[in-house]
Amino acid sequence: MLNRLNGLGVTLVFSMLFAVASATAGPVTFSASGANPAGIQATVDAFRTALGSLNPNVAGSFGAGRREINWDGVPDALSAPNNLPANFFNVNSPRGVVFNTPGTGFQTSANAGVAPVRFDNINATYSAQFQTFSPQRLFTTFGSNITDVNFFVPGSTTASFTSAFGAVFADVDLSSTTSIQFFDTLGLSLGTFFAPVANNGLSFLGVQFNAGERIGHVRITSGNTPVGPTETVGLDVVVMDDFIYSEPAAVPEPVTTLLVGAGLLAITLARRRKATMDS
Ligand SMILES: [Ca+2]
Ligand SMILES: [Ca+2]
Repeated sequence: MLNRLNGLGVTLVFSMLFAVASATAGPVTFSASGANPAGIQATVDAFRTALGSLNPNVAGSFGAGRREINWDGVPDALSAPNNLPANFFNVNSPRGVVFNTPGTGFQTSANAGVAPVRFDNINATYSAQFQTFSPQRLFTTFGSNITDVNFFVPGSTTASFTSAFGAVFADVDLSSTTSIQFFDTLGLSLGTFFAPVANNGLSFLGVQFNAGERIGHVRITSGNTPVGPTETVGLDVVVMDDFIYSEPAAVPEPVTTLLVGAGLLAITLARRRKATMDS
């Protein structure tokens, strides 16, 4: 009986190792650009369908489906010209993401009648350059063109992972510049993917990893400059609209912990067997 238990434990460990080693299939990319929202709608909807049904903005992980952020429900008091708290979408409206940046902060654009729209508060040329996918608010980072998105079990400080992430970009002028880089839960890169260009239009880039890869965080690069300057040739200011991602789930115990656990189990079983033989 005890030998059979030992055998089961070893089989379990090897099965887990094989599962980890074989989870290396290719990512699926959803990419489109257009002069208006209709130009990217079909690709955005295909990405949504691949991820599953939309979950409500509440704490806890549903285990399947997707979350979305369109920025449009952010209150005026936390929109331009005021900054958006980095943890708004894990605390105020729990959707399992917290932002970070080498820059100085984040902002969602203002609604008409409250303050200048589409980041005209930053530069009065911007509303003619940026359009929304979902009206009226857009999103940007300040002081840097890099936005890091970290995943948590919604409403908690428990680190989590997702399997897919996509974003809408406004006014991508330069190719191979605006990108999303994906990292696993150990911080190793899973690849960098570039958004297609659409001067004064909209671009969508979404990537789904469907072989068990765990995305611990993503790094979004928007254009080649922080917001602020008026665009000139070679200077590409890009802002963001909708984020769409698979439901964040808690990160399981690492394999090393499982191996240590299996080792402790084997020692316990051996001691029990010795005790049985000694008695
Ligand atoms: Ca929006
Ligand atoms: Ca631009």
